[in-house]
Amino acid sequence: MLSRFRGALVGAVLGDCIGGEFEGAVDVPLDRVLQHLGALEDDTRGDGILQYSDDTAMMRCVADSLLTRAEFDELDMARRFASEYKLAPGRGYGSGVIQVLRKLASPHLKDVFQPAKAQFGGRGSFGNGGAMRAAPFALAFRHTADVREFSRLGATLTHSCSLGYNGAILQALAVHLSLQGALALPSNFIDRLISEMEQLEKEETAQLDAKALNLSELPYCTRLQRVKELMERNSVSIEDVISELGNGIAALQSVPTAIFCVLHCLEPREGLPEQFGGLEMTIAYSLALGGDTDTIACMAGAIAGAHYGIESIPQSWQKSCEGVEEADALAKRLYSLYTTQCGED
Ligand code: R7I
Ligand code: MG
Ligand code: MG
Repeated sequence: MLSRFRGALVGAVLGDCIGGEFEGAVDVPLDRVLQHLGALEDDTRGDGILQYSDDTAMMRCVADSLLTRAEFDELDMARRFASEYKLAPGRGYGSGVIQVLRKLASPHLKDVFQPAKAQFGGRGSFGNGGAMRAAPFALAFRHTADVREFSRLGATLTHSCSLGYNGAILQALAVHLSLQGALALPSNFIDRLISEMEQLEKEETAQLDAKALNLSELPYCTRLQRVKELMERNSVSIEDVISELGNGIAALQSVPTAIFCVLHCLEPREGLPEQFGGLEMTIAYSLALGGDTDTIACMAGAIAGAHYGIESIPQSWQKSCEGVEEADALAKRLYSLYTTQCGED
C-alpha cells in the first residue's frame, strides 16, 4: 500500500513535469513523445531539469494542508494556495483562477469560497484546476464518503461550477479505487465510477449547470460510458479519443480522458516500446493526445501510480523531474495519516 501511495503522488508530478513539453500542442506524433522520453535517460542533463507547473504546486498545497491540520480546513488550504501563487506566479496557472488566488490572499476576506463563486459570470469555473490537484484527498481519507466530500470542498475553493468540482471528485475517486487495487477488474472500476457520478449528477445544481452549458443531462456519466465503449473496441485511434472524450482544459474534457489513458494502457499497445511498464505507457499515451498534456498526464499518472506503485517508475524519470522527492515524502506522511484511520468502507 505504501508503494501505491508513493506511486500516486510521484506519478502525478512526473505527468505534470514530463507533459509540460507538449501542453497546448494540437498534433503530437508518437515519435516526438518517445524522443522526449528517451532524453530522460541522458545523465548529463542534470537533476530536476523538467520543472513542475501549477498542477503540482497546488497539489502540494493540498497535501501540506491535509497533513498539517490532519483534517480538511478550508481557510488553511485557501491561504496555502494564495501564498504559493504569490511566491511563484509563473507556474502556468489558468488565466481565470489567478483572480481567485489574488482575492484569497486578502486578510479581510470573510468567506473563502466567495471568490470562486464570482468567476465566469457567477457560475464558477469548469476548468480542470480542481481535478489536477485532487489526488491527495484519496491518500488522506480512507472512506469513500470523506474522499467525495472533501475533494468537492477542496475544489470549490477555486472551482464552484459543478462541472469543475465534479471532475475533481471523479479524479479523487479514481485514485481512491486504484489504491485499493480496483484496476485489476477494469470493467468494474469504470462501472463504479459511473454509478458514483450518477448520484452526483442527479443533484439539482449539476442538472442546472448541464442545461445552462448545453450538455447532456449527466455529462460525466455520458463521457464515462464512452470510455467504456472505447475499451470494448478492437482498435482506437488518437483521433477517436480526442473526438469522443476531448483533451482540453475543461474538467469534462480531461478527467474521463485521463481515466481512459490508464485503462487503455493496462495492456501493451502498438507503437509503445515493449520495455515500457504500465505507468510509462500511460504517460507516453497521455502526451500523444496533445492538448492539456501536463494535466491529463498528471491525473493519469496519479491513477496509474496508485495501481503500479513506486517501483514501476524509472529512476531516470524521477531524477529528471523537479519536486519528486518532496512528493514522495508527502506520500509517506499521508500514508501514516491514512493508517491511523480505522475501519473498512
Ligand atoms: O482550471 P484552472 O485552474 O486551469 C487549469 C489549467 C491546467 O491545464 C493547468 O495545467 C493550467 O495550464 O491551467 O483555471 P481556470 O482559469 O479556472 O480555468 C481554465 C480555463 O478554462 C479558463 O481560463 C477559461 O478559458 C476556461 N473556463 C471557462 N470558459 C468559459 N466559461 C473555465 N470555466 C469557464 C467558463 O465558465
Ligand atoms: Mg499546469
Ligand atoms: Mg495543464
